[in-house]
Amino acid sequence: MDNEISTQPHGMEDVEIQEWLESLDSVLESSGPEVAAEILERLRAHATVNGIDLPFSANTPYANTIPVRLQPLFPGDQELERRIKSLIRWNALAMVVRANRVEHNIGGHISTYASAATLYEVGFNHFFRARTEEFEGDTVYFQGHASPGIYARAFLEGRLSAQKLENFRRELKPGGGLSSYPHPWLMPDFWEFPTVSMGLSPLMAIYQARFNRYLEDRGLKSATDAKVWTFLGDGETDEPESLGAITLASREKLDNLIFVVNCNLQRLDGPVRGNGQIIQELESAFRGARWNVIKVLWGSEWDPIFERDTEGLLVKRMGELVDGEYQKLVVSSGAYVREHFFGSDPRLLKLVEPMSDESLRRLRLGGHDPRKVYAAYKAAVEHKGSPTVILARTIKGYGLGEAGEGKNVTHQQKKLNEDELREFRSRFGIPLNDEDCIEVPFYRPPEDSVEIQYLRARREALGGYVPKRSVRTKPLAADHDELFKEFHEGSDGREVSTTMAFVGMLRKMLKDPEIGKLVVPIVPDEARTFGMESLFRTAGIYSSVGQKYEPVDVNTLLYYKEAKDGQILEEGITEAGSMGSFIAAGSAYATHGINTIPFFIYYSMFGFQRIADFIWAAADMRTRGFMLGGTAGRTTLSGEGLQHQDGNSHVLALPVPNNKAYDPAFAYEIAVIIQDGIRRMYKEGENIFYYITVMNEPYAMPPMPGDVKGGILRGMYRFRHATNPKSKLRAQLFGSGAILNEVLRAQEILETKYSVAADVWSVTSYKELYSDGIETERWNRLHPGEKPRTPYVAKCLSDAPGVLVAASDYLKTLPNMISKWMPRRLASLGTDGFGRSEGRAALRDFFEVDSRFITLATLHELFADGKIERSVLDKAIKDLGINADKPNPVTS
Ligand SMILES: Cc1ncc(C[n+]2csc(CCOP(=O)(O)OP(=O)(O)O)c2C)c(N)n1
Ligand SMILES: [Mg+2]
Repeated sequence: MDNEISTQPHGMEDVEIQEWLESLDSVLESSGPEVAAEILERLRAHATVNGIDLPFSANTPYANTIPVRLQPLFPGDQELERRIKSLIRWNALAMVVRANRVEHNIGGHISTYASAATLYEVGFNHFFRARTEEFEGDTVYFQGHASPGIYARAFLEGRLSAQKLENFRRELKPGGGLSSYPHPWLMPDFWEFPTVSMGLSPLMAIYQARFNRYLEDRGLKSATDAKVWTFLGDGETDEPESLGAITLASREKLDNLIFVVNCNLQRLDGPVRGNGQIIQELESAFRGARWNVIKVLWGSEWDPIFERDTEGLLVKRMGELVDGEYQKLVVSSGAYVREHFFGSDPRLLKLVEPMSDESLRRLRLGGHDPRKVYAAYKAAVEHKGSPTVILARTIKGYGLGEAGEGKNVTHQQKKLNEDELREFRSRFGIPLNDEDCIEVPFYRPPEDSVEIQYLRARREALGGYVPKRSVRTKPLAADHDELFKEFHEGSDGREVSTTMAFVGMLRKMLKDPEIGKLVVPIVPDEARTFGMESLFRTAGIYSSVGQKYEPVDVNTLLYYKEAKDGQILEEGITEAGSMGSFIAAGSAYATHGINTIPFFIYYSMFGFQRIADFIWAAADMRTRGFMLGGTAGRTTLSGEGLQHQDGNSHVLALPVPNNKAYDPAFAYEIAVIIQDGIRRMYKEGENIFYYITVMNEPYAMPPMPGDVKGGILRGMYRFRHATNPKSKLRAQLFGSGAILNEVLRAQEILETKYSVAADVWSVTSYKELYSDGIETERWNRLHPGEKPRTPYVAKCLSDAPGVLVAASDYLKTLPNMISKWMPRRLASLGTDGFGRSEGRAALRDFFEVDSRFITLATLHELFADGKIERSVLDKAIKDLGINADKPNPVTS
């Protein structure tokens, strides 16, 4: 990174430079910084016009952004706050050390919080406002690895018991414990945002801040100055998601968003940029993205040295060092600092001549100085028009001394020996004697101590405690029967796809008096793909600035309408960002007390496969809503080929415990699933969310065949009985999604050509069937004395005769995983393998899931059971036009 500051350019006389600098100083003094900035801007323009090639740099010098003269007074009791912080440091360390004494290798992190303590404490004492009756509160994304510090504070606040702290990372112990990292699933009254998978929280926070604006612009909540604070590590910024959405934040002028990057220059293995400067790199990225960047690099002890340095030598020197050198320097002795840092220039040495080695050693970094941090936070909350990032320099493992301060191994440090513990105790003034301290007890001063009183008073002034998660929404009232009824009727022979059917439902939901305003449609640039463009006009696309242009298609019925109160979140091509919006909207019931219902519709292949970790975080966060995987199915999406055709997502949805995954075939199935989903999530308050695949193959939607709602929701129901149940040759065929039609065709072929009478089942969710099966097995295992329960699959098939054949547009593993609860052997057809650019018929032939292969599989099962002759099979292969030597789709 460049630090465009040099005091000796091209032989220019010092005195000449001095004159320029002095003139600037005098303008600054007489007319203020705005005028000075304008002059510099004019000079730059003038230079460009005159052919001076000024190199571009998004960097400012390696110095604090806020000069001393603009630094506000620190409003707190600094000494008291230091003592409180020291106690938190101690308890955070104690949690980790104790946990590892009890159970070797239980893990935990000391160094992250040790470096970030001041960054958090200034926030807790002066900035983070809690949610109250009158105010929505700030939201804070805590860096996952700093959790011991956040717990330790809650302990001092009296919110967590010593017993809980004792069981840090041992959550299953009697009385409960504390989860390693922020997990709302595990601690739903405490943590709001799961942050520990690096890179997710910066992106989620950006979309959270934008969603807050969306709620305001749409009149769903009143406008406030609440902030979204996000704490992240400097190493974490290497994750592409961390910086991937920062231009959205500036484009949307999200001045309700503040990033605090803890720049300790280290990650897990070593320095983040040993050979460079991570702070300068981040500054240029954020400034380039038009964020307000505040660097907090040097503590107050440096101020007088800067003041003495009239030639800018110090800033120049600071810009010269790479992070690897800094890492060493900040934990070295004063003599070393004098020799290796100031010693590069006799004039620099002179600047620190009056200072002792000890005072050189005590020169603090900005991120450890509450006054500097306070100044930065204050500037950030007061800043208007763009998001702010604070780049705060700290030392990883601050205060650990020999036990790991600034060392490359510090991230993993969780054990301190007796000397190291005593040293830490003394350094932070913890009132424990030599003997007691090696036991690393938790320490909380008495309730009436000044520390506890102060801490409580500060939190009271800020509205209460953070973090705290609470659910305050009222459940929805209506059952929405009327809304969904029309979709039970079928399409009267008209060919529609399940996507079209869903969009019809969405359109209707948007008009519903109760849920209409709560629906949040989210699309990553695929609305036209899914036939949703009619909603552009009717619901409008959300834009915080309305529409500043006349759209090119304004004369058409379905023009691209952007509006400040637009309802659709058209995110552009970012599934990750869309998921950020989904999470914000789907957790607004807790964050804002608003029951927004997100419908995130996207290309199914680019969901679970691409952004699975965000989905996992959504699940942890108890997000509610509907994800709709569009153009789904390996053979149903024709033409698009290997990267697009999705035969995976229903398998990838399996691990997410609270996700309900459905592969419906018909409009009424979708209607039943969505209606029940709204009931479960928004009326009953269940912490589940839905994944529903919808396809683009048009076919006539049948009416609902009787009351099959229960079966649809549980995962399967008999869609059609065999016409001749008395037949000698019997079969049960299972199909899902668009492949159900292939199964229905196979039923006909089997009946007319081979006298096989088959029932056809619609399997709406293999995942539901599987979950029910394993739960039933578990119950039976744990209750051997009671009447065994029967898995739903087994119940369905108890009186279903004949061979069993399943066909799915997804991997064969889906049907296979429920086969053990079936009464007999199951033959599974599925789409394992890479897709092809082809039409549906060719694809279904290639993957062997069309009606002919289903017919063949059924006949083969009958043959294996000795019910038909080999010759029938041989003839069928010929008659059905099946090439027995075709390539294997799984491996070709
Ligand atoms: C996605 C992801 N990859 C890897 C990790 C493992 N991990 C935990 S902490 C860490 C280093 C963190 O460095 P930094 O972001 O600089 O935070 P610091 O502790 O230095 O504040 C890593 C790699 C993780 N938590 N998430
Ligand atoms: Mg770091």
